[in-house]
Amino acid sequence: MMKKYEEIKNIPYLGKDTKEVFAFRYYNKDEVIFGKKMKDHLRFAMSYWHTINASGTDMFGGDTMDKSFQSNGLEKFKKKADFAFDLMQKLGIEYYCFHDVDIAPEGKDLEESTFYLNEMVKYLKKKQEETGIKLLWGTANNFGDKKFMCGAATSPSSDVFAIAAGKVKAVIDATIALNGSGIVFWGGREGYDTLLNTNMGLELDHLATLLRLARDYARKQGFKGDFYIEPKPKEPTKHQYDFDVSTVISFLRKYHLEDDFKMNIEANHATLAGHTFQHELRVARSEGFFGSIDANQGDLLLGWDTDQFPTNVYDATLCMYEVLKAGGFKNGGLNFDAKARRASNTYEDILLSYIAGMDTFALGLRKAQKIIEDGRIDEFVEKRYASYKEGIGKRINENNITLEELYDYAKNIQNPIVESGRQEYLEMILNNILFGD
Ligand code: XLS
Ligand code: CA
Ligand code: CA
Repeated sequence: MMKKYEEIKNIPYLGKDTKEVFAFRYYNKDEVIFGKKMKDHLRFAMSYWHTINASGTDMFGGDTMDKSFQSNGLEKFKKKADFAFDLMQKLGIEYYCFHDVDIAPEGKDLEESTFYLNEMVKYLKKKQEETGIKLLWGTANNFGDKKFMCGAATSPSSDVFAIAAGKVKAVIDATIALNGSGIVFWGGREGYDTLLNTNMGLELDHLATLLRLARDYARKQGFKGDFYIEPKPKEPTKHQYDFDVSTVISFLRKYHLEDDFKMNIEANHATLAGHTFQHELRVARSEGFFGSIDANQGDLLLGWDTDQFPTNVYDATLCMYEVLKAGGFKNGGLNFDAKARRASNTYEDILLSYIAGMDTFALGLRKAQKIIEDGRIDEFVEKRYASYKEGIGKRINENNITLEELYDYAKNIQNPIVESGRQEYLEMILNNILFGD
């Protein structure tokens, strides 16, 4: 018989051979890998919106899971917080992430909503002190309410821009009060459905203005953490301005925001953009914008954002390889922006889906360590570019050559040596490392 949610006090690490249902097979939080504890490599976080609020509603039907907490108003949100912290303690998760509307009720206007938000911040602060659990990042939900139907910072209405900015200020204050290490901007409705009604240049200027105002205000209040942009190519709008990591980086550079903003990369958003998760991480890493991760996965047969718990070990391994190569997380972490499927509708399923996600990334970390220690893949890449180590290649590398010199050098080369890319060999090595024991 499967144990009941209430009976489970904590999830132990029992190793890969255990048949115990509520146990970690790979996540051994204090085990040291490359000089650092697993928990500090992974910095797992709970997403408040999916875990505490979402109840299984979809386009075709209502709730399948009871998250009513049998109360209303502030009382209900306090009960939600109690549940959230108890759940994180059971799982040994040390961080959480929220939108303003996830943690507090909404009032009739910004002032009343901010009052409720501040009340809940006091409550959460106490819970943090009692448990040692920390805030990874906070964000403003500037997409759900009907006033944001045509965007928030990119709305054609300046009043909506002002309300969005006011909500961002309240979230910055809340994040600082809770000692959070990041502030996320996901441009939910910042995009367009048709260019027939859209002044794109003006909207992009306004988006940058809100980010600049947020940065300046937060820094003035002493915020030392990171600001993250979370790219997503589409959904809910047909085109989102923060399409992918490359697009966002050129946007940040155009508006001189590149020193303060990094990326929060979500796996499911990467695949919606037609990229692999690893591609988005690689772009961020090589351009110096690696920040935080929303760990989940999409269904490649569906064209929308399914936010499933990540169980694909291949992707998790290549993700952790990029994280290790980037030098690990500083202020960021792995936030499970994921929900159990609609038909996985019990509280036990909440635990099981987190266990599956945490174990997948723990396994990914272990395998990424092996890839690096094994060295064959890194060595192959290193050797592949060896022609740039000396002679003409070195001069190209150092940007110390003219086009005329290159012409003279190249004019009599008939059969330049280009070595095989050996893709299948490298994929075989990866399989060998993943499944070889
Ligand atoms: C939605 C996004 C959102 C952000 C935070 O697709 O993933 O949940 O992570 O606003
Ligand atoms: Ca996300
Ligand atoms: Ca998503």
